[in-house]
Amino acid sequence: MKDQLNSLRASTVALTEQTFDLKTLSDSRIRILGRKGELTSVLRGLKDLPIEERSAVGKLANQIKADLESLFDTREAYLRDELERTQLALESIDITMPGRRLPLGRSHILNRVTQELVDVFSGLGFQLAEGPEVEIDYYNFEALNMPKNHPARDMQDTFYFSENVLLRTHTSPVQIRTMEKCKPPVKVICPGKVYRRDADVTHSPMFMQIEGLWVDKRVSFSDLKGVLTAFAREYFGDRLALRFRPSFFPFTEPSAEVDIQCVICGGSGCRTCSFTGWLEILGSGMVDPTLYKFVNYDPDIYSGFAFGLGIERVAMLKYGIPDIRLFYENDVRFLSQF
Ligand code: 2NM
Repeated sequence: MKDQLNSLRASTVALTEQTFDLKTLSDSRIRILGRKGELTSVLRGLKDLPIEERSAVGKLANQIKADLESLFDTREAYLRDELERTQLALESIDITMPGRRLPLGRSHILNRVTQELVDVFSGLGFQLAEGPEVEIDYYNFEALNMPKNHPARDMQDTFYFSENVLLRTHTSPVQIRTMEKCKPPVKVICPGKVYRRDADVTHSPMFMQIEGLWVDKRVSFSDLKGVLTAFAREYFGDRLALRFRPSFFPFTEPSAEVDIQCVICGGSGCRTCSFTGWLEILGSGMVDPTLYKFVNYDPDIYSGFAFGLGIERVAMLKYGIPDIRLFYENDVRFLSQF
């Protein structure tokens, strides 16, 4: 029986050393030390031993039982430790690795150009004014001296929701609304989206405009020339030449188209300026006194000028972009260049 006990200890030592997972170890512990286990079945023989041997063998049995328990405990602790170590190794991160670079967003090039233009006009004393893109006929046409029979009101040119409600075709209605609300002096710059039924390489059904208005006592055509020259030289370049050509708009009289010296060729002639040396960048004029009666200004006291320019056109000139549709296709390869 002593031999049986000693060999049970020897086999358990071998067994635990070759066990590498906790489940198998726990099964073996039950098989050997459990109530119906191998040790119990050896100890069952104790009662058949001569009485004088029982005490010594019993003591050995207790010793061996304690040894076996300690063998299992030690192995279990070792395996738990090992498990934790491998798990930690799996979960650990190398904090010296370079981080993953996330693609950064940016503001749309048209919004950036808009902001640059607003900044220049802010520097010239203009305040920002904004208004709705869905307008009523009165602000978009009627109060701008474009009565019912005006050609620009045609369904061909304007998006209508109903007879009276439409998508604004310019930002001028914001200026009418501003004058309606505020007594002169009024000096505002109005950027925003506008809509016209038109689509080719230089026209998009949705596009962006920025319009300015300055009304006060004694605002003259010289002020118009001074402000627009200061703007063009600040934005497109020092010492740039400008040209004011007579033109016509329903809401200004007199009106002038403003050209700048070509920013691509400097005026010697190239494809961009159609070999004229000049680029048309904005329309302008003295606010037609007819408009003042819509906003309750006295035309004998007040005068002013207004101007408007297309933001896409400015961006296309500045960056040499050949097709207006590129701005609205949301191709990140295009947009992320700027
Ligand atoms: C242009 C050209 C000339 C203009 C006029 C007004 C208003 F509302 F004050 F009368 N706002 N913008 C104007 C004048 C716009 O764009 C080419």
